[in-house]
Amino acid sequence: MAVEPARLELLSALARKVLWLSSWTIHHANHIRENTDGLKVGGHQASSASLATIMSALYFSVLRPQDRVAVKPHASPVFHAIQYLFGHQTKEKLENFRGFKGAQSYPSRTKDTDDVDFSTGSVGLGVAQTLFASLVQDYVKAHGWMQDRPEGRMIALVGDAEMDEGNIFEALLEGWKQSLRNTWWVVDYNRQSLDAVVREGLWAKFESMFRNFGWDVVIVKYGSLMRQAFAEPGGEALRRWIDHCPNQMYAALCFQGGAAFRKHLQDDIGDQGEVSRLIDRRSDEELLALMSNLGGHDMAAMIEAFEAIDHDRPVCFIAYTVKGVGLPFQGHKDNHAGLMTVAQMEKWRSHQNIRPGHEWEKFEGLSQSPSELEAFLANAPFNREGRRRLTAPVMDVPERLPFNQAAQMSTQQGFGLVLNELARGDSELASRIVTASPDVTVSTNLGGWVNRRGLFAKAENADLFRQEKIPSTFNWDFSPKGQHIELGIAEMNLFILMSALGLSHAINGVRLLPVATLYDPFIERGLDALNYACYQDARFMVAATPSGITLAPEGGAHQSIATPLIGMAQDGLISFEPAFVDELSVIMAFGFRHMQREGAEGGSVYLRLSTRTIEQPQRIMTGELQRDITAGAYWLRKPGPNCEIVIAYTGALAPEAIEATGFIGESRRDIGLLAITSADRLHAGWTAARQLRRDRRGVQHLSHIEQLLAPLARDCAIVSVIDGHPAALGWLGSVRGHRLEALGVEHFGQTGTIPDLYRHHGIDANAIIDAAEASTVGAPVRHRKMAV
Ligand SMILES: Cc1ncc(C[n+]2csc(CCOP(=O)(O)OP(=O)(O)O)c2C)c(N)n1
Ligand SMILES: [Mg+2]
Repeated sequence: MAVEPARLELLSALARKVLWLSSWTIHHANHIRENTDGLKVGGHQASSASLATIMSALYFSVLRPQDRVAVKPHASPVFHAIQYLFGHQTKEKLENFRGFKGAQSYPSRTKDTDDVDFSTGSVGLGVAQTLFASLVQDYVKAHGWMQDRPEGRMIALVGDAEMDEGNIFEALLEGWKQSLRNTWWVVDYNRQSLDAVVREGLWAKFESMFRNFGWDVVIVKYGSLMRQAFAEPGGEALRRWIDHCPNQMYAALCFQGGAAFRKHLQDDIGDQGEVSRLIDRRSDEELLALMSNLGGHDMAAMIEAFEAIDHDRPVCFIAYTVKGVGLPFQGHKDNHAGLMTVAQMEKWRSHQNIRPGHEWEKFEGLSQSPSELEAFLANAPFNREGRRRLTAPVMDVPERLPFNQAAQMSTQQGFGLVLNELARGDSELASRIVTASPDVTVSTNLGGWVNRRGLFAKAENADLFRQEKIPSTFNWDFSPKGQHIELGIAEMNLFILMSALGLSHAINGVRLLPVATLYDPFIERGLDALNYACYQDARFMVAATPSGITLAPEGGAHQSIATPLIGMAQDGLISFEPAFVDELSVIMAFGFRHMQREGAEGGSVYLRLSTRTIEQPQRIMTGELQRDITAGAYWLRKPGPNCEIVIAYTGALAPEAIEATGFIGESRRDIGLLAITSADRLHAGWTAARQLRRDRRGVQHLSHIEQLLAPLARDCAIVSVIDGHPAALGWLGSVRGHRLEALGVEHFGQTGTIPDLYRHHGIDANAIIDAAEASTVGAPVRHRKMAV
């Protein structure tokens, strides 16, 4: 349906303004702001120009408040310019683009203040985020929590080279399995990446691939000027020429201008009478305007394409564009980091009737009256409800979560038991838990939970094995009420799903408490997506199990060494590695609370768990012990006044540490055994306390680890031991200046029994004893553990 001319004119004027403001933002950052050394903007100007029309069409006309958008990273100046016109972004932040506390280089949910739905930056992730956000909306709807809220469309503005990222394809497959709806991906088909021009015919690969996954594909190739020209005599020949022109050539001609186009057209098709006249009727300037009038730069073409969609099937729009359109370096293959010179900007400014000093004025140089434009913006459907960030109440969480205690257990088993107890009850907390696992549901002990709570699917699908009465431990029934999302093996999908589930309170106004399980080594496979989820402040819990070399017979490929350091270093994620299940139950309860705390007070939770069955302590969980466990450590054996040696252990090595303490205790009576449940929390607390003391001189706040180590004499030594990289605990010696020997794993392991591997890597009881002996004076330790 044709767009009314008056509306089209307004929208086109606004799109021109958006291009100007976004370019001016970049120009200002580079040429006007003081002290901009090192701030030179790369990859924004050309890349933004590509999307100015498409994004203006969306934000000023097509989007509804419930729609959510992931904007291609380098189009952030366009996004900020649109929000500026809406009145949601300040001039100061734009002037300070890419500067400290200014508008962010890439749209950021947490750092930008102008209503970013999904952060982007690492290409490919924001795209997949929209797909999973749509699945989460379906989940919320199927559970009856949408109330009257209309369904939103999840929209990604995608760079064509961004489509190289494999995680997009992984997501597509998952979307197909889960009957994806309400998702639009708009590919900015400018046929340029950062370095070069993309391969010929890429659009055809995209088209067949998307169709293959059940998407509709809409190709928006020609703008209205082109369509009008094609209708003229000779127009068909022109269309054929455009269709066959190689990407590189088209880009080069866009850069060179109208005269170059004319020459090429004449050489190729110029002797064909009608088409020659078609070309001759146009000046160089008009010819360039015609040839760069690809669909993505044509307001009417884009609005028509978007408004023609009257269904909820996923749609991929392939919009042809010219990278840097309208700017002096349009189409140049090196334009990714292209910047306009002061002289070029000056020329463009006067061409647009913008007076010097009035560059930031919203409607400067436009022919429409400001009141008309203001009214149009105020009435834009997207803007109807103001800011669109939602909130949801906090779910109550008990101090610790019950489980069925056994004398011997592993933390992985304990994790399953805690969830199983939750599944048996009818708490609101349990109703908001959503689990997901990349094809390791059963092997990470989620089976009990899934048996009780069922798998999620939009349509019922009963477990055929059960119907046929074939004995099976697991009940694999799917229903819209199910609370477990079964994923394929792709760990990237797991973490992007966590990112989407973990933002449901802000996106859908419905709080979910997502819990993911996977094998610990495969954290690294999904790490960028995990980092992305944390970066945009999604809230979730990851149970990673089995871990370390303790999974011994599983072999070197599955042994994780670096993950304790990832757990410590990853911002937005607190990590724990408990040894005993009573600790885990306290940590999980704490975790569900932490996931619901606002801002920097809260975050996501990573539990590094183990399959090793170990003897469980029979003890009363006091409030004090509970606080110590969540703060990161407690004395399992308290050091006395003459303590010479402390053994500090983490996780599954508890039995080795306890055993070694016993042997050492035969010759050194005063020995401390420090149980570390979270190196991350301890370290973070220590750093924060030092910062506090620096900031507020006179304040004597001591962190948890400082308090724990305070009674030790200076010459007391520490031996730390972890099934992971030794650096995770190696810093403990610096807290109060104690000598420390850090034991851990530094090389890929090999298959073997636990005793084989602990001995091989020097983290068994004897290695701990040896280290303790070497760190202390006094008589040698009399006994060692016998080889088994
Ligand atoms: C994961 C990741 N790798 C590399 C980059 C660096 N990078 C930023 S933009 C870009 C090229 C993007 O090309 P395209 O998606 O076609 O966007 P265009 O600039 O053409 O609009 C690259 C390689 C990145 N941001 N993220
Ligand atoms: Mg591109």
